[in-house]
Order: sequence, then C-alpha cells, then structure tokens
Amino acid sequence: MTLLKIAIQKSGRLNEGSLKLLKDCGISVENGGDKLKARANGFDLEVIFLRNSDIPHYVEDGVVHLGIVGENVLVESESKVRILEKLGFSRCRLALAVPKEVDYNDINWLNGKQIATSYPKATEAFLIENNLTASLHLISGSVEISPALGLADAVCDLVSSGNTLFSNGLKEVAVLMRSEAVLIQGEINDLQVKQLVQQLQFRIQSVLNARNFKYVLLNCPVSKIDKMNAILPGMKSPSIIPLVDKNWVSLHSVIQENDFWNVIDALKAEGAEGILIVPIEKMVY
Ligand code: PRT
Repeated sequence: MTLLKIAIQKSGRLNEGSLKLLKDCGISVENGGDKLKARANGFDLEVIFLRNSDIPHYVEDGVVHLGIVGENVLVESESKVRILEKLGFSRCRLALAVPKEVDYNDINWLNGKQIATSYPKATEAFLIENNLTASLHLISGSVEISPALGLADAVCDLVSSGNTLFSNGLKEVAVLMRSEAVLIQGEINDLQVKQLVQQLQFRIQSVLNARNFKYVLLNCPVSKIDKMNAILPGMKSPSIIPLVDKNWVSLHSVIQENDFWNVIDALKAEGAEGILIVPIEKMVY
C-alpha cells in the first residue's frame, strides 16, 4: 500500500499546531517518547518527527513527500521546495532590533555596525537589498543578549509577542519578513502519492477555511431583511428561516474572522437581536 510521508517538528513551537491540524483533518498520530516515525490513523500517512530546520532538506531530497515548517527556515535552507499552503499558526516576524537608548532614525544607522543573528541568509539579503554594509555575528541561541554583552550593536531575530526584546532592553526597528507555518512539497512523480497529496490538501483547505469563518444566526424584523443582507457578507446570501412571529425572521450566514466585530456592530445597530456565533468545523467549497 502506498503511504504518504509527512515530516513535522519533533518538539518545539510547531509540533502542537501541526498535530492539531492533522487531528482537525481526521488524522490522529501517536507522538510519544523518542519515536522517529508513526503510522497515522484516518489516512494513508506516515508521520516523521524531525527538527524544523532539517525538514526542508528531507523534503527536497524526497525522503518525505511533505513537511510542515516555519516559512523563515526556507530562506535559510535555500531548499528547492514548493509552498502548498500557508497554515496560519506559529506566526512571527524576523525583525531588526537595537538597544532602546540608541538614537535610530533609519536603516542607514546599521552601516558599519555588527548584527547578531541566527538567520544570516535573510539578514544578508536585507542588507544587500538596502545597500548597507554591516558585519554579521552568527549566534545559534539567545541572540537578544548580545548587545548587552558588547558582542553586537543590533540583533536580527524572530519576534512574536515582543516580550523577549522588551525584557532585554531592545526596540524593534525594521521587519525583514513575516513567517507562519507552511505546508511544503518536493518533487513528486508517483501518481498515487500525488493523489494522496491532493486528498490531504483538500482536507487541510476545508479546515483552514472553517478556521477563518464563523457561523452567525440572528433574529430581525422582516422589514430589515434587505438592510441585514447588505451587511452580511455570506458565501452567497443569507438563509431566511421564518419564525412563529410573522413579523420576524431568523437569518443564517457566515462571517470572516477578521471582519467579525465590525459586522456584528453593524447588525446590532440595524436592530438584529439574539445574535448567536457558532464555530464551523469544516468548510467545503
Ligand atoms: O530545533 P528545531 O530546528 O526543531 O526548532 P527551531 O530552532 O526552529 O525552534 P522553535 O521550535 O523555537 O521554532 C520553530 C518555528 O516557530 C520558527 O522557525 C518560527 O517559524 C516559529 N516561531 C514563531 C518562533 C517564534 N514564534 C518565536 N517567538 N520561533 C522562535 N521564537 C523565539 C525567538 O527566536 C525569540 O527568542 O521566541 C523569542 C521571541 O518571542 P517573543 O514572544 O518574546 O517575541
């Protein structure tokens, strides 16, 4: 039997989100102990547990067909892999930061300075693109303490909440790239494997679509249906369900997560009542 092989991070920031995504796709994986690989339930899939930074090479070399990695590692690994989907978790940015007391006006401040980083490829690309000359100090961890130790003038590191920079007396001055977990694929020639990739991608897309939308139910006077319809984005147009009270109806629709509060405020202002918001489990187009 043909098995699709996917690499996910063994432990770290991407592990939980990757397993959760597979679980939402109806695929369960035992992730115990020091296991290198596990046969999944619910799909013809083998999961290989690797380091995030190693995954692009395994995918490129064809040892595994797919991988879930932080987008930023693709820049550093320079692997020839294709991004199939952006997965919307483990979001962060690669940013330049300087000690907060520095009088920093623009990126030209970096000329002739020392920058500590674990991400030399992305940092170098930024310097070249902006015609800057600075020297890189390659550090594999705890980059943020290097200015305080006198090792560097600035750092280039991943940031999510910004707490690490703040607690080390640094301020963010430029964003080089934004990153999130991505599904990657290498060269695949086997037709059966290609078919499995398509099936898995279809499940992932249904899960991601559902995560981006909420199901909304509300009551409104019949006279307000057109107004509500104009506010509700929906997939096509809202469903209208009659109520016992002939002057009122119930409207059902979907709202995009990033639009959510504006739409709810507008509906309330137009007289919507009994608004219920329900999470969607899967959304198939
Ligand atoms: O060892 P392995 O190769 O498996 O993992 P890794 O060294 O890549 O480490 P891991 O698990 O820390 O990160 C995996 C991926 O998560 C990264 O490649 C990013 O794509 C993503 N990610 C998301 C982050 C962060 N957020 C993040 N905040 N990776 C690292 N950080 C670190 C950052 O380096 C800094 O030290 O967290 C600190 C800053 O966090 P805040 O919240 O204080 O800003």
